[in-house]
Amino acid sequence: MEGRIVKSTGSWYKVLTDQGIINSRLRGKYRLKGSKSTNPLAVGDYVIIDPEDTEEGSAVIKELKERKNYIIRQSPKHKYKHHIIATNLDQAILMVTLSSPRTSVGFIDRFLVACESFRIPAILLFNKSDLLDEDNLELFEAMSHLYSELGYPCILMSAHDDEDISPLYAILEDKTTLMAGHSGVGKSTLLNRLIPEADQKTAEISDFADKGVHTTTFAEMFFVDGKTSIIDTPGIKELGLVDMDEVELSDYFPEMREVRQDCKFNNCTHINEPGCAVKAAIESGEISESRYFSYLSILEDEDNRR
Ligand SMILES: Nc1nc2c(ncn2[C@@H]2O[C@H](COP(=O)(O)OP(=O)(O)O)[C@@H](O)[C@H]2O)c(=O)[nH]1
Ligand SMILES: [Mg+2]
Ligand SMILES: [Zn+2]
Repeated sequence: MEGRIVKSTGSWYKVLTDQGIINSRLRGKYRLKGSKSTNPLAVGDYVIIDPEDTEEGSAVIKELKERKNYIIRQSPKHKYKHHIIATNLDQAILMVTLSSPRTSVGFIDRFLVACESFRIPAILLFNKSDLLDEDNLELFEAMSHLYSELGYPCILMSAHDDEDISPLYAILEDKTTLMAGHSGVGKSTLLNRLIPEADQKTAEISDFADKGVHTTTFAEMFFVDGKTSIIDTPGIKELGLVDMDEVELSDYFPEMREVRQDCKFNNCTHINEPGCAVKAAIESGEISESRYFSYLSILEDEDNRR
């Protein structure tokens, strides 16, 4: 029987099949050859399962189907390993806010670079539009201009407003969408509006329920309809990057990718090499300084990691 993993809690996986959700597990030690990941299977994976205990309705996972793509984060426990957050994604939505709290540009750029490295189209959802003053609105206009030119659609909305939410269905339709963003930006609020059965705790409730209790949270897939799903990633702060060398990083900035073949040296890192086309594009205003600043900051972090 074929199915898709919609939730994983370590050794058990909830697999959605034609016959509903079946609790499944891996038999024995299952390792992906040469894998550097701490988890062999993740939310979004298509698998073949074999019903095991018909009374309990459990099954054994026999086979993992080939993945279209995946996203990872660095394992908190093992420096050289990573954890697969989700797989087989059609797009990623990063929910950000310009006020209460303000999402940093550095964080946005890091997320976009990760999406580029995994070849996943990304959309920026600016939430809490109701809280924006004139300065914040100007900031939105500037950011929206910058990021949509780079190929990342920008949407301004309030998760409290049904009129803002209904256009989102068309964006999500028939796709698997990863939803990410800092805690407090409104992800659970939106998810509950889109899918009332999701029944996600929002800030006020979870603050109360989790008082003094450290809860680990896992990625989970929710369905808007049979073919439309959203993967919520509570507690996941940052995506990791694929293994790359420093020369590759500029490939994950679309505006740098476009000009970097004009650099004098083909291994140019665009820091202070002579004849650098990227630096020339920054000077002429073609490439934004804030994006270049993010580039340098990611480069430095990756250097330190190595
Ligand atoms: N003013 C305003 N508050 C919002 C909006 N969306 C969510 N919130 C509030 O922001 C807080 C955090 O929302 P929550 O959905 O828990 O954020 P999450 O951590 O990303 O899941 C809650 O108090 C929500 O009611 C919005 O569009 N406008
Ligand atoms: Mg939440
Ligand atoms: Zn260069």
